[in-house]
Amino acid sequence: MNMIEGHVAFDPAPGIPVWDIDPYDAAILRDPFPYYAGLRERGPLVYIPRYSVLAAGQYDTTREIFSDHERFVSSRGVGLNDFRHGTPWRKPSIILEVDPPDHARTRKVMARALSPKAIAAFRETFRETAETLVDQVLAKGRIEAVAELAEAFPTTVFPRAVGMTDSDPRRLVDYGAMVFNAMGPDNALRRDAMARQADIVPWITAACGRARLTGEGLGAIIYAAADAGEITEDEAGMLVRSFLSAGVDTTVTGIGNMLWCLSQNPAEYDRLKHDPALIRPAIEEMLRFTSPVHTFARTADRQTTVAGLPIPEGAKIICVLGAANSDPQKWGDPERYRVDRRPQGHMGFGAGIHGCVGQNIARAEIEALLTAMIARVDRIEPAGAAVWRPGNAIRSLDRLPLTFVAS
Ligand code: OVM
Repeated sequence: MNMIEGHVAFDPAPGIPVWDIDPYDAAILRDPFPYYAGLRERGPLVYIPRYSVLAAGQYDTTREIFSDHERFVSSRGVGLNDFRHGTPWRKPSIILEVDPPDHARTRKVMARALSPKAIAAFRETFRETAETLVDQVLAKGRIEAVAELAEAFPTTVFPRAVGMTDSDPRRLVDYGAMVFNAMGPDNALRRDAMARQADIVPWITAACGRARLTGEGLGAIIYAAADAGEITEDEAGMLVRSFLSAGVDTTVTGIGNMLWCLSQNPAEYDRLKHDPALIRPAIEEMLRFTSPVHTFARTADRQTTVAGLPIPEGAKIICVLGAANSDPQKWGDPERYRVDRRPQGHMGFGAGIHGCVGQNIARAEIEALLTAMIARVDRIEPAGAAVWRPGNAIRSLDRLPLTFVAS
């Protein structure tokens, strides 16, 4: 078997366009929109020889693949490695990297912990933390918003929401970088993120144990499910690991991208100030417009077709959510950030049975921050160039210098 990036290499069927591009090239990851357009233009599926994968970027096709967990499985990994043909870098997630029927049991426990009712308990602390942070930022005037807001907010509120007794913001952020960069090829981004594995993984594993969690919060809800016999004690630890894997880098990215959207579109920020009911739609539009998770893969577990094009068993298909979210066939003027768009059906949280289980808490964090901002901040202005940070699965800012002007 000819292996490439941990999966079996295959030749594209006749009729599938071949595109000799590296979607994980740092320059493309920093400015992905020409690549997104190139994918969509070439057709519903494109074969990329460098990694022997198919790529989907048109909205309908991306949605079809993401919604069909029977043909396009997650249990073989949602990155380029096929777990059937090699040992993954960590034990597979029991919610992300699993198919039905096993998926339903763990998903149910996570959905309970992250339900609107459970999340409502955090509203006050989210609000207080947001107000304190925004006041600090206003006192400084000029800030580097990735470190001082985007990282500062989730790394303050999320470990507390989980009930961690001992937090380490740097390790939490860097663990997220490992998890998401591991979904890409064996490139410098993946290797650099993995370089701290020996330091970070044992810390994360220990942090997931019952003994390291308080009797309140998301972790306690998960361990209560173990006490009730719904899941085992080991599974509870694994689900807490999923919080720490998926709950930090994603929201850090969402907040950074949100501040970027509003600083680049001052008229849109102004509209939020005058109509707080636009906060929720503004968050959805940020998710569509910046696609914080830009690419996740699925594996075809049987020979099939999509849009009439043949897909062999074992094929890895990268689903380019960022391309689907900017598809002009689906969205009018997709290259514009508009808080009044209400982008129903965006793929920012994925789709189907694996659609983001943490989306309520993610929205609640961003909403708390924006609510505190519109009450205190008149304008957010760029104070230097925004710099994007290439990532194999996540599109986030590396630096975002901003000036905050008080109301
Ligand atoms: C997990 C996990 C990790 C990364 C992302 C994710 C977006 C889940 O470990 O369960 O969902």
